[in-house]
Amino acid sequence: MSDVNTRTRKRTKVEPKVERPKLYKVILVNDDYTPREFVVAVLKAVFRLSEDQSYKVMITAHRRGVCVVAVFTRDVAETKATEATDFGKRAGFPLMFTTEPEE
Ligand code: TYC
Repeated sequence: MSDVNTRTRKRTKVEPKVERPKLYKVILVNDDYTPREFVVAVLKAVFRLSEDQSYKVMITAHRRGVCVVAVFTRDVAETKATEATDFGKRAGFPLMFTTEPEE
């Protein structure tokens, strides 16, 4: 009878509180220098998008300025955005990925 539940007279019902983690968008930003094929290759490698999906995301950012790549928990979004931006940096391109919390 050492368990707290068996010793306590009144017991308030315990509701398990599980909150959905806030999600973050990874956003691809257009620039004038990074080659289209390079952007597509990075999207495929880092975000595991197909050739088709990668092309659509790249061309949307190219035409509109930005495009949402995918949505993740905060850590994953930041890690992937940094990794993808570093790919460009190492190749000498100003390719940029940012993150932003979902509403
Ligand atoms: N605008 C680049 C070009 O014409 C291609 C590009 C697309 C670069 C999307 C970045 O996020 C980007 N070579």
